[in-house]
Amino acid sequence: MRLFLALIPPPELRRRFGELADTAHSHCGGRRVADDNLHLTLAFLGEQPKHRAEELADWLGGMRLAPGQWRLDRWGHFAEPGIVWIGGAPESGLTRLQHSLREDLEGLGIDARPRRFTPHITLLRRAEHPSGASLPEVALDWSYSRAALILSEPTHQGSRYTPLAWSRA
Ligand code: 2AM
Repeated sequence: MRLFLALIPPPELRRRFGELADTAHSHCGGRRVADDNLHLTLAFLGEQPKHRAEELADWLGGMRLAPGQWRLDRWGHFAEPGIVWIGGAPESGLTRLQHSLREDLEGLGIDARPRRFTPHITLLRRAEHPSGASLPEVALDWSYSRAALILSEPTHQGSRYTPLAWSRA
């Protein structure tokens, strides 16, 4: 089972991310991430056996995160896979959260990625012109308090994400 940990935006913020994805797509081309799939990856766990997924669901379900707020105010890209994203300054709470999740996962025997965290929301993949486009200014605030363990499955229409567990409210 292909698993990752993520923050899922509330519906109104997800709608705004979707609008930004449309704008970015008109400038940069590539494949736009579907609204339902917009997320912030905290840790990519890769392929894990079913019993591991159950263990991880119990672990996350018993956890309460320190809530935080993150200001999204910049566009970025990863040139090699043609990813276009929005993000912000690495907010200290978010960085601490990612770090402590990775440490816990290491204790569970999982070497989660990325090691160097650049918090971002991927809007486009395989963009034809990932850089150089003049994209509109962004200023959005994300109040987060829960993380999700997500199952990623390939379909003909792209990846399907299914939350398996949430941290406590
Ligand atoms: P990203 O889009 O936020 O960059 C689910 O597959 C998510 O895990 C993807 O959206 C991607 O995050 C991240 N991911 C996928 N493959 C990865 C890999 N090999 N290393 C690190 N992160 C990966």
